[in-house]
Amino acid sequence: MRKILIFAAILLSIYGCSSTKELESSQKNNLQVNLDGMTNEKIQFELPKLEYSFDSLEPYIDKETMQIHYEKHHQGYLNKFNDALSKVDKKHKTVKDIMKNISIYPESVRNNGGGFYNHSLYWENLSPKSESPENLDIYKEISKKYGSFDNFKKEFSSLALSLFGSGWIWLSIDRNGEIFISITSNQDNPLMNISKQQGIPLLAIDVWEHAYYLKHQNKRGDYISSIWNIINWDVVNKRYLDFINSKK
Ligand code: MN3
Repeated sequence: MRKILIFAAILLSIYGCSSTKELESSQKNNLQVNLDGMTNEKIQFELPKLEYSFDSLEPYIDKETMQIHYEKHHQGYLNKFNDALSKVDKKHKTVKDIMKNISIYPESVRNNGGGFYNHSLYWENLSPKSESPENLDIYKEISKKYGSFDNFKKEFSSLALSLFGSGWIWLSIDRNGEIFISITSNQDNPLMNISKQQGIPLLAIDVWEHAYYLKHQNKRGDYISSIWNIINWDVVNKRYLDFINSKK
């Protein structure tokens, strides 16, 4: 009986000792994790709130398309973007800075981060209450650059039709303050430092088939010509003025 007690005491002391060591080492590890956290911050982005209901862009974009596009596509890009970011040694804290330096990131960040950022711009520059842009600075700038506002729409539409496969069409402003229309493939955008024409996006239009197929089927031209009824020109103008004011 005494032998058993001694054996138990020895066991207890070994166990106690090793468990103290484990505790110390786990505290140390936690400390290291926390310290690493200072430079390798966990960044998680969130889905921006829609400022209008899914059915409010009808008849130009139908409710079902909106719901699937926002809840499935946009959410999907966001989830994969956050997942991709958790696997890289992050260097930038804002989505804009990530886009501007996209060449140092893996393709998963480029595709899903682009998808997250582009759709955020797209929802914001659409509106059920689209008003005439005629009194806005961006209207004057567009009319000056393209001869007339109608000409701008024509050029925008024909470039959208020329895009092969999936992508986006943009109105942007470059570093010299020159506005331009461009197309990007997949989920690339003009902010990315790998884009042929780089600038700050003013107007983003999704021309992936999932943006219009349920309503317009394969007729991308119909979708683009109807989109002018739901553009939030105040938002486009604000993006333009933010750039102009940042240069003053
Ligand atoms: Mn889309």
